[in-house]
Amino acid sequence: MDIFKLDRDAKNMLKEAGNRIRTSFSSELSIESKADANDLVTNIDKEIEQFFIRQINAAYPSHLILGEEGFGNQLEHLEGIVWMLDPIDGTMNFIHQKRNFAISLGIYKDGEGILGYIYDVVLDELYSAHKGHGAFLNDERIPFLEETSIQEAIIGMNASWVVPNDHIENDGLIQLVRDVRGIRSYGSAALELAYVATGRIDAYMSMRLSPWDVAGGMVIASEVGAVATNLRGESLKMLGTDTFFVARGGLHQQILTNYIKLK
Ligand code: 2AM
Ligand code: CA
Repeated sequence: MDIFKLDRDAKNMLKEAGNRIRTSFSSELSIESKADANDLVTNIDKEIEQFFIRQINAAYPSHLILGEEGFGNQLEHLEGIVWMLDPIDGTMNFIHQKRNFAISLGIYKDGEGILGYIYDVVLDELYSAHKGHGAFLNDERIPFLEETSIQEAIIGMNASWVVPNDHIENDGLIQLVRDVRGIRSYGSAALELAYVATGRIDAYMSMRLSPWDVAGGMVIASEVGAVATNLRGESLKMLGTDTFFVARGGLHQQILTNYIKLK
């Protein structure tokens, strides 16, 4: 398999999908909710996933597709080449803000990430990585991340985890909020991973993410030395939902040890 061609083809698909999303801004959205009232999907999420599936099936008929909207394959294993796609990560932002969302795509071989992409469609910023070849923001190489201290760190985290909740002991997170320099919440796991990779924030956590939210970003983050696991410090299940935690080296272990206690 020519991975450089695969990379070029994936980037072309992302750019074309981005054009389609930008064009959609002038037409009216059809919005539905999924698992709960705030879990949203639009006709554009579905159309973009279907666009990728048509392109992938035509160019790479033996590859499998794990897509958030369910038009791809129902996977029970990760053998072979699997494209993990979230056509719009940050759908609530897409609907309410028309910004702060991204296309998230990871290409995995036998369960290991080989290519990763996060495309900020509105800013035309493509974060990409080829395992072992570094990470890029458009054509600029993203520098390796230096270590930082808790006191100087900015953490990406949703406020809902700091109030009492079913997933995590919130007193640890209250202390974390007190100890760090700042907290940010962007509402797109893929973009928050891109921001960790580029050093705009120093860590990001979530209590519940799916493989397509993080598959691309994990390849990018790992190329610049960030560490991504679940909140128990274990490698992530890439089939099914899991907790998620990514941070610069050093900070990752400090936060897990001193602030995180899952229920
Ligand atoms: P989405 O926009 O593709 O649904 C919001 O904080 C982040 O968490 C987004 O990346 C969002 O992805 C993701 N997310 C929201 N609800 C989720 C759920 N029920 N399961 C998994 N991921 C979710
Ligand atoms: Ca989505």
